[in-house]
Amino acid sequence: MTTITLPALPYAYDALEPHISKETLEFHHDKHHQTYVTNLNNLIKGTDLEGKTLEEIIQASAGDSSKAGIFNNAAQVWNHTFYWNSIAPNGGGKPTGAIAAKIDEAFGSYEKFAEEFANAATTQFGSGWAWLVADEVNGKLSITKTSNADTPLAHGQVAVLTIDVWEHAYYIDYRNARPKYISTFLESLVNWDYANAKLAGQPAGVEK
Ligand code: MN3
Repeated sequence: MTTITLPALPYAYDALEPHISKETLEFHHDKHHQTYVTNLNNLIKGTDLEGKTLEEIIQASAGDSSKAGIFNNAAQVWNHTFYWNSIAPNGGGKPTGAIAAKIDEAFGSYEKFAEEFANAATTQFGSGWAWLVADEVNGKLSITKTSNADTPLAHGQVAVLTIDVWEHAYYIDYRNARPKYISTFLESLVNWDYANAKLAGQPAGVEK
């Protein structure tokens, strides 16, 4: 029976230094992300969700309180894979390609987008995520934030970019300075190539 597996990081563990350390990536990917994968496989074992894709498991468990544990772990597996691809060595700064025009159209300017994105990530109370998403129907971009494991997949939105603002994402490198981690994400880490690929409708996954 197919099980859910942990995708490898799309770059070396030290590739994001000095912005995100090897130590952070070792804990965040090998411990936190792996734990969600392990928990999910244990929870779906012997159920009708065993053998389904991650996306199918998320859709089947979203909004069902009897499957909250499955949803939380499945969504966290998906969210983290999306996050690893949302950042890259030598990333950050102003976007290029189709996403640049879509951002101007939706927010007025890159600067306005960056301000709104940073604000969403800063004000997400407690653990969660901030996202750039596209409407499933008209493709219009917007910024959203989700608590804990919640994910745009469960809300009819197409994820384009995400930042993990759980403390485990930044505490080793930034301690409590979440705003500094967020500004570094925008200035030095955002993978606009990935955002452009998502905008073009490529499936979410582990591609670079
Ligand atoms: Mn995380």
